[in-house]
Amino acid sequence: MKQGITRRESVRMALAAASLSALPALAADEVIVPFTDLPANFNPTPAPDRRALDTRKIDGPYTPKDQFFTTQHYGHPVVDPETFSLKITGLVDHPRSFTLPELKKLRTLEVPVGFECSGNRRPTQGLSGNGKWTGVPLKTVLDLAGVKSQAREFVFFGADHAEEDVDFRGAISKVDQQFGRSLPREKALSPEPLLAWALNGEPLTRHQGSPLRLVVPGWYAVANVKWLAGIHVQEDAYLGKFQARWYRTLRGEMIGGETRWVETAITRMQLKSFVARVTKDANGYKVLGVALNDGTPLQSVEVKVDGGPWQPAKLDPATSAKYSWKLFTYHWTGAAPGEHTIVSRVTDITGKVQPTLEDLANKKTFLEDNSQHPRKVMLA
Ligand SMILES: Nc1nc2c(c(=O)[nH]1)N[C@H]1C(S)=C(S)[C@@H](COP(=O)(O)O)O[C@H]1N2
Ligand SMILES: [Mo]
Repeated sequence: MKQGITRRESVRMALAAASLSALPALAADEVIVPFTDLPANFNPTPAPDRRALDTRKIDGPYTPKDQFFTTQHYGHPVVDPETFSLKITGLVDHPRSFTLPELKKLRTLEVPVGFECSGNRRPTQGLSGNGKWTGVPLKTVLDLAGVKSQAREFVFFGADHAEEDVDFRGAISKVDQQFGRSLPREKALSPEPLLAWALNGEPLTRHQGSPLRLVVPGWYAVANVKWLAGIHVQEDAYLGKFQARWYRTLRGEMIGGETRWVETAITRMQLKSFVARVTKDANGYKVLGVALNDGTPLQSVEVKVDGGPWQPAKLDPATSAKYSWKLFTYHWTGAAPGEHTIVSRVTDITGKVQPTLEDLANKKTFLEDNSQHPRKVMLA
């Protein structure tokens, strides 16, 4: 394998490695300027079985596995990779199982994909991360099973489950429920969703869904079912709790001159950017931030200080892959001592602009908060 690498390729790889580490890492004389919008004792870890990324510590394109955020509804099940198998049932010609070695023998891809929890928001935006995921395209596996023509809905079940109270008009049924999410046929059979067994070149940890998880590039993280145990193919819509009820957004929309209340599912990531940290070195101040979206190419990221004009930020070429999160930097010159507000906004090539909080006033639920996020710093 190594022998096959030409000199030109190895130079290119060395350059790529240099650019991977050069841009966001702290230089020797660079110090972090604390945010004054966070309490001094702010704890970015929300709960014992959760972990948020401390976005002030982002120091490269890929989030290390021990910093990658983790959140889930039913704790972290332990699945033995030795006895693991992925079951495919329902509307397929050949219902069957795949062991991990069988999956690894199929087509293997390594793809940079960044994602955030749909509940990611202020104050730190820590439920976000960027990984290089290794796996087999979902379509490759579904093609082997032979999807029937009437199949409309592909349901992905995790190994995690819990007893839930299911309420029907006030009558409660207790049921043991698996975590489940579905994709429509067009998405499930598109080339992009991946059945992934590795993050940044290492096997998934238990937190990340070992041994196998779904990764749907460009979608909110809830689609990325961890501890994937089975795929059930059906004709009817899947209406499980985390599909039909917990992951919904309610918005007022102007339709035919009146406000209609529209409930939508959590699918593609909304266009977002945020300032992750501000640092100071001999040349002045530097702002580092993150942009995330559904993979639509970006037009620009801009930064505004106090009431000043929007100024262009520079996108990091090491994060240019379609579904990678995008890191950006802005050199802040002429900063006066005192407290300042700094905010970013991203625009995609279709002309869509990241909204302000006021623009989202008609959104009545807290998921999908992609509003511009002003941060405060005090300069000495
Ligand atoms: N099996 C399973 N997969 C799951 C969940 C879960 O509760 N169970 N939670 C989802 C949600 S809401 C999020 S935000 C992501 C978090 O992925 P991470 O822990 O790798 O960051 O996992 C998703 N996949
Ligand atoms: Mo989530």
